[in-house]
Amino acid sequence: MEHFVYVAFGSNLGDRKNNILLAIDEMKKKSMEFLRISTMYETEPYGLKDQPKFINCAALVKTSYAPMELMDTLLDIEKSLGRVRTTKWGPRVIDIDIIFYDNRMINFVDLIIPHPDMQNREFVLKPLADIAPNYVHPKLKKSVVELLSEIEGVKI
Ligand code: PH2
Ligand code: MG
Ligand code: MG
Repeated sequence: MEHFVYVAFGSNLGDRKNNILLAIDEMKKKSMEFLRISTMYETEPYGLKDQPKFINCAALVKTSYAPMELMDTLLDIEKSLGRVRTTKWGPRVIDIDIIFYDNRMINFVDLIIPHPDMQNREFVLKPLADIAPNYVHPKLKKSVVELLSEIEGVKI
């Protein structure tokens, strides 16, 4: 079965853009097909503010992986690119998060989809608005552009 998945990339250590490109290459090797890729944005750190700026982007991927398999595969790719987990929300070589998986809502202990904080994150919504402005959040029932417009300080 084919599934359509929106993923978000982030990097704030090393060659940030290249780290994201390398992650995309690794995902392609694992037979994920990229249908759309957003612009890369430089963003201020969210949450833990005392760390380098990020590069963020989003993509639409076609895959046959089930949600948990997909998450495990993405975590393996993060590790293979040198990610070491230290502090929560701390600096990282690469982060690959599943934002939406088809239209599904998934609540496993270690995997929640849609990403539970995406509606508060301009660095996720802005790239996503490039490639999926009208995608409707299955739980919040609002489109990506609507969610983006609701974040304080963001005007569309
Ligand atoms: N990721 C985080 C925490 N803060 N800030 C920005 N700008 N971009 C990120 O990707 C990011 C963050 C945890 O996943
Ligand atoms: Mg993340
Ligand atoms: Mg992550």
